[in-house]
This record gives sequence, C-alpha cells and structure tokens, in this order.
Amino acid sequence: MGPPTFGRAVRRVEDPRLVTGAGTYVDDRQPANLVHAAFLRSYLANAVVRRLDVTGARQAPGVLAAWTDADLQELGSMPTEAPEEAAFVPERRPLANGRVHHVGQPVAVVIAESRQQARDAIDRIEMDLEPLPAVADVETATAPKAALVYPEAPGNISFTIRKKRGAVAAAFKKAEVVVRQRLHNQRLIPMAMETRGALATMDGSRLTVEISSQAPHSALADLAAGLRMDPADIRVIVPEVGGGFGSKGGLYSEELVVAEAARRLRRPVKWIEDRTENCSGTWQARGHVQEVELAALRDGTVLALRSQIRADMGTLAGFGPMVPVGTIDMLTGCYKIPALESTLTGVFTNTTPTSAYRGAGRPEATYLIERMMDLLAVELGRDPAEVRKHNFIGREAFPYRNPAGTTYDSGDYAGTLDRLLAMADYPRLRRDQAAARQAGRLHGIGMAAYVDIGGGGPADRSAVHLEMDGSLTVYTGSTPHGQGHETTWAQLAADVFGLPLERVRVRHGDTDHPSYAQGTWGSRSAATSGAAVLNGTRTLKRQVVGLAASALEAAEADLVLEDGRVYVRGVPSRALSLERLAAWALAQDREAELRANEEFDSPDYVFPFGAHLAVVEVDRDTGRVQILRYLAVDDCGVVINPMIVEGQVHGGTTQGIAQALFEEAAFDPDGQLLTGNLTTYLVPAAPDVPRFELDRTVTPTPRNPIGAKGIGESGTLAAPPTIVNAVMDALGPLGIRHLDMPLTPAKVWEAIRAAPG
Ligand code: MCN
Repeated sequence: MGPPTFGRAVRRVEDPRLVTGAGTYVDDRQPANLVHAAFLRSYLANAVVRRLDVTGARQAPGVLAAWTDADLQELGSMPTEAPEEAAFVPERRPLANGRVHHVGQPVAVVIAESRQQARDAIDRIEMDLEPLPAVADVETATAPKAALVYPEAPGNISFTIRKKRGAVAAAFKKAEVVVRQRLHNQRLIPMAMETRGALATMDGSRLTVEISSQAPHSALADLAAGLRMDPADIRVIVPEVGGGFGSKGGLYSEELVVAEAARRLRRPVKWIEDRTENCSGTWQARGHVQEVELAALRDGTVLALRSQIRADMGTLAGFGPMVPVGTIDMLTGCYKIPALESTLTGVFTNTTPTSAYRGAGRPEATYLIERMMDLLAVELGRDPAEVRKHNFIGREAFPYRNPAGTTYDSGDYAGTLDRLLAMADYPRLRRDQAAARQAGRLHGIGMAAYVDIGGGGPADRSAVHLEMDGSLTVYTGSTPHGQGHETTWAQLAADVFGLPLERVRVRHGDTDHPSYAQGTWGSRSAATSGAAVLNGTRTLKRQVVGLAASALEAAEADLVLEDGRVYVRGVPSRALSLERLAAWALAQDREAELRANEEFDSPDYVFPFGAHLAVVEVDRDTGRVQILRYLAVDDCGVVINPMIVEGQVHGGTTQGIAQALFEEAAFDPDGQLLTGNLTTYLVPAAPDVPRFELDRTVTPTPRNPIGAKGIGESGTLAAPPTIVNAVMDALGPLGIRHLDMPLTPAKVWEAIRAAPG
C-alpha cells in the first residue's frame, strides 16, 4: 500500500510529459488532409464596412473558400451573458456584418491548403472601411457628446448596477475623516504562452473540435447553438493547454467559424492564433476607473464606503459583463463596514472586449479597498496593520454576510495577518526602514489583506471506474491548463482505495467522457470537481465492498478495503484482490457496479483569504522599483497538495506583481492598440520576481466534503495592492500620496521629480 497522499507535496504526475515536450497541444495535431484558416481583421476601431470583396482571395493559390458574414448566415450569433440590468446587449455575428467596432475584430475568413497560402490570400481581400469617430477609454466614452460605439446605447452605457446598504449619508456626516481617491485599475492582456487555436474534423455526421480551452462542455453547448446542431453530434476535446488565465473560458468567433468550415468542406480545418492576433483579438481584462470615498473615525473605525466604478467592457463579449459584478459584490473585502453605496457602470468602448483574467473582478475590488485602507492609515498617521486589524471581520462572525449581500463561509483574517507580521518580524522591518530613510533611501513596506471567491455551481460530475487490472480511472469534467488536476484528483482517489498514486489515472478534456464541469475558472475546481471525485470514489468503494461481500459471502461491515484488496477483518487470508474482484463482477454480470458517477453541487461559493507583505526600494535616479522581500500567508482551507498550492501562489502573485509594475494594454485615442506584441507589452521575466516566502493557515470550508477553498487566483488579488502600498510607503516622505498602476520607472521617476518633498 502506498502511504496516504492527501496533504502531501507529491510531485506532479503530468510534469515529466510536459517538461520533456511530450505533451500534445492543438497545433501539434497534423491529421491527413488538413487545411488551414486565416482571418481578415478590422484595422480601424469604429467604421462602416463600405465594400468587402473576397473574389481575389478565392482565386488565390491553394484557397478552398473565402467567406464573409453574408456567406455564413445560417450560423447563430455569438453568445453573450449580461446582468439583468443590461440596457443593451449588442448582437455579435461570428464575422462582422457591415460595421466594425474594434481593431482586430474578425471580418472574413480564408481556408487554404497551407497556413501561408491562407494568410497570403487574406491580402487579396478588398475591404473599404469608412472611419467613424472612436472612443478608446472609459473617460472619453462617458464624456458628454461622446461618439457612440453602438448607436443603440446612449452614453455608451451597457448596464448600471447599484448596491446600497446601511445609513451611508449619516455615516459620512458622522465621519471624523473622509479619504477620497480616484483609482485606475488598468487594462491587461492575459497573454497565455500558448495562443488560442482550434482544429475541427467532420466524420460522417459527427463533428469533433479540438480546442485550447478552459471549458469544453460550455464550448460544446455554444458550438451546438451556433452551428444549430444537436449537441450529441459534437465532441469537444481539449488537449494540453499552455495557459488560459481566464481568457480561454468562452467560445470565440474563430472557433465557431473553423467548425463550420470543417462541416462544409469535409476536411480537417485548423486555426492557430499568432501573437499579434492574440494581443488584440483575445479578450482583455480589468480596465476600471474607480472613484472612492471612505468615511472613518479618528480611532480608525471605518463607517462607510462609497464608490462609483466605470468598467470598460470594450465592445462586450462572452461572459465579460458578469466579471465586474464580482467586483461590486466584494468591495468591503475583509472588513466589517456597516454602510455601502456603490454604482457599477459597464461602459462600451471601441476596444477589444474585456472578460475574465485571473481574479476576474476580485482583484479590482481588493485593490480598491486595500489602497483605501492604506490611505486611511496615512491620513490617521497610524500603522496600516493596526488599521486593518481594527476593522477585520472577527473569526466568530462567520458565516458573514457582507453589505453587498455575499455570504462568506469561514475565515480568520487577523490570523493570517498576525502570522504574516510574525514571519516578517514586522517591528524589525519598520526599524530597518527608519534606518534606510535616515540614510536617504526610498524604502517602503506594504501589505494587503484579501478575501477571494472560489468554487460555485452548477454541479460538476466525475466518474470513477475500477479497471480489470485493479487500477482506478477517474474521469473529471475539470480541464486543467497548468493546475495539476491529474495529480490532485489522483491523490483524492488513491487514498480512498489505499492505492499508490500511480494506480490512479485521471482523464480530462473530452466531452465524450462520463463527466462534466462548467469550466476551470473561478478557482472552483478543488471545491467542485475535486469534491465530485472524492464523492465518486467513496461511492465506488461502497459498491466494491458490496461486491466483495457477495463474493466472499461476508457482511459488508466486516470487510476492509486496503492495499488493493478487500479482506475479512481479522481473517486476511479471506481476501480478494481488486483485479479478481473485477473479474468476478464481470462473470456475475455486475460490472456496472465497477463504475460510479457522482455529482457535486456546491451549496454556495467558498472564500479563500490571506495577507501579503512586500518590502521595496525605489531608485531615486531611475524610478525603478526593486522588491527586496515578498511574504505571503494564504488560507485555502484544507490543502490537497501543498506544492501545487505554492505553485499557484507563485504564479498568481507573479501576475499580480506584473500588474503593479509592468503590464498595461494601451490604446491610442483612435482605438489602435499600442501594445500589440511582446516588445511593447512587458510581461515579467524570472529576474523581475523575488523569492517568495510563503506560509499558510488552514480554515476549512463547510461547503464541500474536502474542506478546500480555491487558490488559483489569490496572488492576483493580493499582489497589486501589496506592491503599490509598499511603493507609496517608500515615496510617502516625498509627499507622493498615490500613483496609478503600472508603476513603471518612467512614471515613478516623473513623480519623484515633480514631488513637493
Ligand atoms: N488545490 C489544493 N488544495 C486546495 C485548493 C487547491 O491542492 N485547498 C489544488 C487543486 O487541486 C488544483 C490547484 O490547487 O490542482 C488549483 O485549484 P483551484 O484553486 O481549485 O483552481 P482551479 O483548478 O479551478 O484553476 C483555476 C484557476 C484560475 S481561475 C485561473 S485563471 C488560473 C489558475 O487557476 N489559470 C492558470 N491557475 C493557473 N495556472 C496555470 N499554470 N495556468 C493558468 O492558465
């Protein structure tokens, strides 16, 4: 028998395959008769398509087809999910019909024998665009008399959501201190290492679409709707995925068009996005302008939070409009703030649609409240840790309903912050800072506390099969794209059967499997698919013990399943190996009992939390920020694999640091993307990231049988305010109160130069 694996840092079973280059990604697939798709895209941000003629492309060498929207009328429009408050939801055709609304929007497609021929033929399409005035940012879009992205949406407003709880006006009247700040949470490009891609094959009446996706089952549903096909006639396979970070969660136009091309041409059709297409065509994220006011007493008690948030939706797509709803639900963070008034406006701009990117709405909320807590501490001249602790929701207050109506499951916010401060030896850090300041250095310490949302429905389904060789196969609906589910789900199942890890195989990414999940996003998998795996394996164990009871003619209560065999307690000689039991079940026509299929429908979300701290130094002459130390204490409930959890913290925190210091999707006033490649959009490299000092507390959730909360996104919530708070602490002595992200050397240097101090 293998030692129990749950809770142990076992190595990822998928890694040997991945690090030796043996994984298969969409672009590795080269079926016979393959043809290739390329897309013509809009080069203007707002325009009328005056002429679009694909005749030249159709005559180009190797071309099988060239289509515009006029040729694809039988396809349905692309799906959009918007809040019920939405005043206007634009229809999105797979290819633009008569108008283009952002640079990079697909307008026509060419299918050719080779990728190069398809791309060359694109140049032979004649397209005349008549430019219209464009709005490229939220401020311009909401200014009086702004040009309209969609004539049907006056003021470029897509939706407005208001939340109000408690006596806000009275709180501001009673306040001894009011802190106000306008915060900009800049737009980001998710920038997965593997760009998007799809390969569609029609075999008889069955369509198979291999796709780089985080959500095969929802892709299948959207393909069926778009192609007007019976879902049973479609199979979606997700091979290896080289990162998604939220951006591969919904179905994109190109994927639907590729599927249609395979259906029409009866040849496998592949499309692989290039990096430039990825920058302007893959949905982007964040892009909030937040005006915030915090009312407090001099002792640090926060009385009320008021905010107006304008969220840049771009042209709006997929479930993008739902993302900022997560912001408005989480604005009060870890604090008991009795009164809240906030307005969220979804704003159209002539830019790439925004949607989910790691954190999806919650980093925007965390940044808002954590910057405000620091500004309050500065205003009061008090320590930021003290001000936080003074306002934390106490550990006895759970389940806790926040003023926006979200109910947190469990938490101990002071516990993580205390652990963090002890780990950092905080008093010493402050002494060191005083010495550094004495020496004229710009030395800062920053912290942030966060609470995230993970898990959530609808139900995930897993199947667990006992194979004839006595091993287990787990079918999961979750679709890992870097999270290590093959390892963690195997850990869950192995222990139930007392098997070594290598006797459990985890299969994922195929809608023909007897499993289901809505998608691997929202740090939901451990709390949902993981729970379904655990329940499924427990059910299978009961079935297997039932089979053994019949085979051994013993009472179930007397049987022990251990070490790959079932035996009568106290009589180890009366035993059946799992192989023999499987064979017996087959002979008895009871093989159905070798398979279990379980759903787990989470009663509600889970709420991971934690606290991060950074020590930074700013170079006075160059404005460069150097991170000297980065410490984090996270709590994702009961942990299945601590090494994987740490890896997730490393990844998320790195992306959060990138938002704080480097990354921004920038558009010029005409809506042209200025950061359309990796030389202009600065992603961090290894030397930009410090060594992380990590610790954990464990506060189980009662909302699933594992007690696990999510960890996949936590770092993206915590790191931006941690770093910005640290840099502002460094610059505080110069009289600099706030700078917007990203804190590039140029921006910081300008601020130092202009600083009063
Ligand atoms: N885990 C654990 N114990 C816990 C919680 C989680 O051992 N208490 C493990 C899980 O079993 C899983 C991993 O940690 O192997 C992450 O689990 P979870 O937090 O449930 O998140 P998901 O698996 O649902 O992953 C989604 C999340 C999101 S939303 C984005 S975006 C994201 C991310 O994960 N994108 C990623 N991590 C990523 N990592 C990589 N490498 N690439 C991406 O694109």
